[in-house]
Amino acid sequence: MEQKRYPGIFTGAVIGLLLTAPLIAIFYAGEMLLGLPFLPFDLFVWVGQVLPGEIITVGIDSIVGIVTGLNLGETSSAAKLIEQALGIAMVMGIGVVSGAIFFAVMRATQNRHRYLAGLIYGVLVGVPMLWIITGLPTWNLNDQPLMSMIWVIGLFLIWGVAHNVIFHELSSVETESIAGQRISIEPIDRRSFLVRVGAGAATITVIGAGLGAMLRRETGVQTVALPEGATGTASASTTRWSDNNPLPNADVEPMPAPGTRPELTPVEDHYRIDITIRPPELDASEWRLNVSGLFDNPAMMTLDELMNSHEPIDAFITMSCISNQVGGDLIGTQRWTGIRLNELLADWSPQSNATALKISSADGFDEFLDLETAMSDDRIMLCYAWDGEQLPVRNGFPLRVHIPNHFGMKQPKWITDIEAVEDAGEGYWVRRGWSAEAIALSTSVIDTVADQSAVDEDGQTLVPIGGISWAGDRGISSVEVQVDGGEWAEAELREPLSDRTWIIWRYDWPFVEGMHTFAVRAFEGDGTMQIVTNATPHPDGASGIH
Ligand SMILES: Nc1nc2c(c(=O)[nH]1)N[C@H]1C(S)=C(S)[C@@H](COP(=O)(O)O)O[C@H]1N2
Ligand SMILES: [Mo]
Repeated sequence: MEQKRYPGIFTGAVIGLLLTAPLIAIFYAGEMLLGLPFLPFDLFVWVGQVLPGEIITVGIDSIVGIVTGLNLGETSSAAKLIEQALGIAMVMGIGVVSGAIFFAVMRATQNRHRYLAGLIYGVLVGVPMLWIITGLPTWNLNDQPLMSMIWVIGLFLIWGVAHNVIFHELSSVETESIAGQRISIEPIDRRSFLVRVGAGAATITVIGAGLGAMLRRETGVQTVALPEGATGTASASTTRWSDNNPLPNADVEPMPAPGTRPELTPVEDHYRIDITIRPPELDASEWRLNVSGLFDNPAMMTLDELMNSHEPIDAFITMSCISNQVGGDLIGTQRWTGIRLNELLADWSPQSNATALKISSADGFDEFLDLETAMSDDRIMLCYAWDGEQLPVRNGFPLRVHIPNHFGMKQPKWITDIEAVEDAGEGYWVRRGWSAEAIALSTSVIDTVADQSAVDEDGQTLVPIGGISWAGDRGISSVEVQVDGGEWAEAELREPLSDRTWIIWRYDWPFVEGMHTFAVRAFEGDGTMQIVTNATPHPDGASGIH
């Protein structure tokens, strides 16, 4: 009498784990060497886009909370790392669960196939993954779609067959011996076989990840020639505006307290918040701005045409994410250069029944802008440069929009389409439960209590305290500092870089030895005090005293 013994669910989960790790490593090598899709990040982005807004909000809050709570450094980079880890964990989780299911089914059906069941398994898991990858907005940017599809399905077929072969190897034949005792005839020694599978998986994982990391292909974006006058330098070189020009308020007193953040954020230090893990890399020569909908003159503009269509304007602008906590680092100031949107609108000529512009992006993001505002507010710009250089990929290359007085979520990056529509809809984050208006709330932050830079004045030691206040385009009329819950004292204000940037304030505090608590609040241009009650970022932006 012959009977087969099959490995069970737990073994299936372990094998799933052992085979999915190298799968991810090979995906990674494929992305780094050949620019093929990296499933874990695509899966994460897809999950982020289909999950309901409330869940995403809890997710964002927890990530920002973890990053700030554990002091993991700059919020937006740390958050992206956590998102990457989550993407990898998701694929591992799918591997473990489906491995367990595969083994359970194989066992229940006493399946004896060596390859066929594995091929079917590979298709069953691989096809949904391919469906997810090819359904993402960024799939359009893939310049080797066929190769990518073959790659994804091929890897899953191999992965599926590997499960099958291992299941087969781990199944043993039991025969009943004459003495009535069961003797199992194992084709191989299970333990050493599993060890070999583990070692093989680890080897492939390390080699795949190592190759990917070492041979990372050049992903540099092409350099675009900016129109003359846009860079602020005599030659249209790629050097930064701020490398060649002092800030307009450079010599104006008061000077920032030592330790205050730079008034103009270095471009590479600017925060980055968006819905993908890897920012879309648009090819500037193939990129077009597609202007459609209710226009008399719809257009399809190249980047060159757009940049040279009108006189460039530039402005110092502070932008903040609505997810920024009071005192958080999701806020920055740049020198933005671009074309006035209302001059372009005049060329395109909106029809009388249009009331809004729908602005869409390569990553699937979109927002609406009231048409009347777009026509009347000549500060609104389609921006192609920060600090005199083409936009960094992460910050929206080749084109983004600036809309004064609003949080970042109203201002798409990587713009591809502008459509005039009859009725405004809800933009990406509004559909997910965030503020429809997303007006920038006023905020104040203490950057430094510079006790190392204290000065003596008339026998009194003064400790410079400093930081920023910002109220969108509404200006700051005064800033006050409070020590240990006492009287609010007026701080000195630096001249801001523009009516839309943060203002740097400074308060020279008469030093008293001991432990102290400092607080700051600002008043907007019209005298309105900033909101001092605590509110979480969701849904209208954070408020409260720093
Ligand atoms: N296409 C696109 N544009 C976008 C986003 C996005 O996810 N996709 N995020 C918005 C949000 S929420 C913010 S805060 C700003 C951030 O711009 P930055 O990454 O350059 O700082 O971009 C906005 N524009
Ligand atoms: Mo944001």
